[in-house]
Amino acid sequence: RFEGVSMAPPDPILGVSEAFRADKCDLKLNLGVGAYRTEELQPYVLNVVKKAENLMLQRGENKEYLPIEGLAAFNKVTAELLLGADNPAIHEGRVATVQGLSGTGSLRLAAALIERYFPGAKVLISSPTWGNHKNIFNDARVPWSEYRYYDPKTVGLDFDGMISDIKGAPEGSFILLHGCAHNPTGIDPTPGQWEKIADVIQEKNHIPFFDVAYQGFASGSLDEDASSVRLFVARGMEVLVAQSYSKNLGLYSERIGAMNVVCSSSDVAVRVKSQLKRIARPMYSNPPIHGAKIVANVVGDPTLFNEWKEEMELMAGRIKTVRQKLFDSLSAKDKSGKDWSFILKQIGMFSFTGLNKAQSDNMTDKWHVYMTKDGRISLAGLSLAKCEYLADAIIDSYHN
Ligand code: PLP
Ligand code: TYF
Repeated sequence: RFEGVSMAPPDPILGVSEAFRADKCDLKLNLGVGAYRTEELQPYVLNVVKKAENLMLQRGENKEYLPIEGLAAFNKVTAELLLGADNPAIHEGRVATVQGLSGTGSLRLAAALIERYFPGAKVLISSPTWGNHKNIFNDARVPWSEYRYYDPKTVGLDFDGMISDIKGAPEGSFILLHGCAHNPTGIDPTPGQWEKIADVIQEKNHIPFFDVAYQGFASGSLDEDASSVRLFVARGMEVLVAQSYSKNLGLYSERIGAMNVVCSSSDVAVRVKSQLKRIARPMYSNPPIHGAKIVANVVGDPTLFNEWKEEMELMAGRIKTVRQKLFDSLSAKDKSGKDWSFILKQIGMFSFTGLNKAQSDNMTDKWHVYMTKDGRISLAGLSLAKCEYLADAIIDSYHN
């Protein structure tokens, strides 16, 4: 009966890790997946996470089912972390928050809500974007198209193209925006550009849909990284926001995140939340408790919260240091006169190198540097010790 099932293609990001594991060369470097590593290139569990887990053990907490919408204490702190605890939308009860299966699962919930309540509405996603966005909307049967975002000529934002494509979309479209640290380009709009993006979205009655996977990782400040979202909420717009704690708390495999819908009234928020629960129930019934408790403990406790911010600054700081070292190495070694400063301008975990598919293949085949074929490298997986080697690989690949 299963004879007719065809082979699925490997995932463009997770497939890279599989290929990396199979490589026997000592020089190999995995810059594919966006996961933080220490200078020794080892995975890192935050101290605040260990402290929160110890607290949970000491308290002898149980493993009873959570409600469909998740842990109440988590839902409260996650909305506050995103919007600011003093945000009027929270005090007016206009935010419908449900715990989701990290960023991906939260996006998927919202996609199902769009499919059900906005039939035919289109989602506009940036070109390029995180590869899984297309899969998520395809599987939820939500039509999508792309808006211009990255300009290879300037290695920067194609702001005019972006604005004109958002303007050109059918009224009432959903505009998917990366809250900060755009994946894969590392290029974010400036505060002034965000204002103009909000202007056209408002003019066209579109609905902004934020994907916030790196709060605290772009600027090092949780508040600053949420300023794009807060700007739209302050204008009184209805906004969707998916959140993830995979990167900023290093909780990748705990699958902890949230879907927030900022509504026009508390009455609407109650109804929207009821529908999100209805979507979640037959999909996975209720979300896992462990990560939710960790987040609630860390964000809800002033001491742990401050320690978290310090650890996040440490992680973001290490990435900035390797970014600088990579730039220095490339500038010193490359005799072609190429301007490498785009590496310093990009923010977050990634650098979008501009290497094309053939050049990215050369990086892997000849140099054992594993990366996605769109030319993205994860600086979170790079150490200072490996910068010179990586610079050699990039220069060789560029000029071949
Ligand atoms: N959105 C973006 C832009 C991402 O880069 C990621 C992770 O890399 C996610 C969402 C979701 O990740 P997770 O499902 O682990 O929260
Ligand atoms: O590196 C990235 O862009 C992500 C990483 O369930 C990732 O794709 C891996 C697994 C997953 C979600 C995100």
